[in-house]
Amino acid sequence: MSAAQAGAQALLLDRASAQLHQEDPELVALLDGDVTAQNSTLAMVASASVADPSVLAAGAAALSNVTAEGYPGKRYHPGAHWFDAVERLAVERATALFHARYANVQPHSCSSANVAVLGALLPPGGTLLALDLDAGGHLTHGSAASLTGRHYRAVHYGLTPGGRVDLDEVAALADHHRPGVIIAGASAHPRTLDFARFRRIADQVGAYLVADISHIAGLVATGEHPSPIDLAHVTTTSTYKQLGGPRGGLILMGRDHATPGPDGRTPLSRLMQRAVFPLAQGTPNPAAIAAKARAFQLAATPAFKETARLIVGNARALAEELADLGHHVLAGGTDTHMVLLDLRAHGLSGVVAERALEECGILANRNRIDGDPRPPLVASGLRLGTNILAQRGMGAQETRACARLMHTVLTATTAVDDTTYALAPDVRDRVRAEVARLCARFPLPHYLGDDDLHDRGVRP
Ligand code: DSN
Repeated sequence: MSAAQAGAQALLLDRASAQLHQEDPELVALLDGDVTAQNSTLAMVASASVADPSVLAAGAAALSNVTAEGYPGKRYHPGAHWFDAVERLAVERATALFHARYANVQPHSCSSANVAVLGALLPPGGTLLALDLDAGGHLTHGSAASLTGRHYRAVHYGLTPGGRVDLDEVAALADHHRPGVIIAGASAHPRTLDFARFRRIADQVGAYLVADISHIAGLVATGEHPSPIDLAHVTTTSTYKQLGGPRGGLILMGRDHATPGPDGRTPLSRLMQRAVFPLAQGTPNPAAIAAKARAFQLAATPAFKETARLIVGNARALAEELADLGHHVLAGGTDTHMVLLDLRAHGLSGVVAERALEECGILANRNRIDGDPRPPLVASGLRLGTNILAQRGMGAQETRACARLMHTVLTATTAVDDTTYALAPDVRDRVRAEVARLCARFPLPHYLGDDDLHDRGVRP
């Protein structure tokens, strides 16, 4: 692409922003409010990372106007010349980043990717074996509330008393139920997943192993967590949770890309192509694929690797500090970005803790814990993640300070019942002020902080 064309996109975005600002102040005020909120809150939502502004710019490309079903060189619509090149670039960068042999960058989310992969590997009514939702699994791993729980016969494994994935139970259930697919992956599990053992179990019963690395994709890409790419038959991930990418999904395969599918002859790579389009999706989102390409480029840099290292170190510091302050840290700690708390000893529900923390500028989400007596919207646990703290450049010392701020809020919160609470205004104001100071010291990377905005005449 020539420099002039690259400039055309930048000019278009500049003009578009000015036009939006002028013609739709109502919407702009909402969007500006959100930028300010992101700048000034400590986001510790484990399933979130911050996309570099250049990723957001790629996602806003005019490429979005291209409607083109199919794959590069084999589209069902005209006008996809540049889109083909963008999709090829995204695939090339994804395979390089994960040392994979195959990548499909079209899934709109990891949920879509999981539905597509299961559709390709399991017949309707087939059996899948996955981590139970309440033990930290995901809806699309066969939960009764999901399409995957309705269309397949889902069997679920759980955790050991120490909060680890119970691999002996996985082996016993696999032996008994003979699933067509075993899923290794979690939405709320802080410990290393033993993909090698999962694969041995899958091979013993003739199952396909699917690894869902949505939460740990950044750690896998940088070697901070063992990679499943050559151990699982298929790996799925979202691109926004830890890769700093746009909302979207990704399917990867390593050495099993040419392994036959359930029919005994079609290679898995061909099956996955068909599984996404036309089995599970129609037209891809070209601008989102451009944003994925940019995010994969950034994820391959030394700076991203350094951030991944910080993420893990910060999570350990967070777990240690919270445990020292008397909190019940589940699984005895963490190996990843995630820390799970059982709040029952403090007499707080998950939603009360979440709301009290949010009132003070700290974001962490309620989470059901193994054997939780409360319903999902209330829950008894809290899930924390250090992705964004590390992206802001915070280290262990600042993360320990965040843990102490959380402790201050949680111990000053009195539950009236499971969903309402009282929090002393002086505590709230003190914590808010400290959160604001920390956020100002560690602004979102490459975003304009409140001081910059102020200097440019924008008053957040
Ligand atoms: N899967 C949900 C989570 O883990 O929070 C949303 O991405």
